[in-house]
Amino acid sequence: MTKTMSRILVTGAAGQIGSELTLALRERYGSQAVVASDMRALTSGRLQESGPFEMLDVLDREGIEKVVDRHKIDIIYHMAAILSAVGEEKPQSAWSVNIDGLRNILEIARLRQLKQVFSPSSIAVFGPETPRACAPQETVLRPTTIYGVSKVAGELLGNYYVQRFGLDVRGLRYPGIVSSETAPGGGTTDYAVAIFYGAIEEKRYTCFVREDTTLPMMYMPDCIKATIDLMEADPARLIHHCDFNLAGMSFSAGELAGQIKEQIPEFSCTYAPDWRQEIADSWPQTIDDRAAREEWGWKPSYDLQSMVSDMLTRLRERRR
Ligand code: AKB
Repeated sequence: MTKTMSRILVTGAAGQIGSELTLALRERYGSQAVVASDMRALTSGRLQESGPFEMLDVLDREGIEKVVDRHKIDIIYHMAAILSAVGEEKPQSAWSVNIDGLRNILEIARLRQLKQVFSPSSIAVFGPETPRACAPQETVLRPTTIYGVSKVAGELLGNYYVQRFGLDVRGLRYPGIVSSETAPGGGTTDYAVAIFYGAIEEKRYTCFVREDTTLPMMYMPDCIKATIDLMEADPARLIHHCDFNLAGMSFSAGELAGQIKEQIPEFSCTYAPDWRQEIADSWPQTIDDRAAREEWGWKPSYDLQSMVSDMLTRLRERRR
């Protein structure tokens, strides 16, 4: 891929990952080369001021076509999605946004022979029958959420476009993402972000999963790095395409609370598991990401301690 020549569209640019990814892509490829799009107006000043924005619904195929043609887009990072918890409240919308939306993007990319599409997947592709420790790259994929079902279908669809049409589609199975800029919206792993706001603002937090709930997680700088590294990876080295396992760290809700307490001794966390506990229990605790390491050199930089310390510093700075 020629770094300077590509014109990039990011869907879901107002979301948790989309917002930081757009800024990172603008930094790397130039602000005018990256078009942010979302069905909501942007709330972040930096995102608004740093480059072009288009209001776009991923279910509006004609609308996407117009934006792709007007901006001469050749790479799409398709970040718009409905996550696991909201998906259970609105299963029909989850299916249409996650699958019909992806199909629109893939078809537009195929017919216009775009260079690349990034289509994120998730640890939600796994289910209760997947080994909970070190979930393998190739394993049973029988998720019990509509989000997980749509992500399995999305991986398969992406891989189909690679094999059948030669379209360069790539994707990662994101773990829960912890970040300080934009709050996550409607995921099961959202407690791992909300706990920081509780700790800083009220010195307490009521967590909606059990203390011993352990899930794979990742800090946003690692998530952005993994996404861009995969998209820039030499295609000749890739055996997998849309379904890379990706690990950063794994910790229990109690371990996260304990790490925050080291820096905010007055902080107390209580646990009131709700219906999202069942979703969390259906996902593995740790992930085997050897394929990502071998095929494109993946290596995370943050562990629990360094992530907590960076999060608290950033959130405190923002409050000043
Ligand atoms: C969610 O909790 O739904 C997401 C995910 C793991 O994909 N954060």
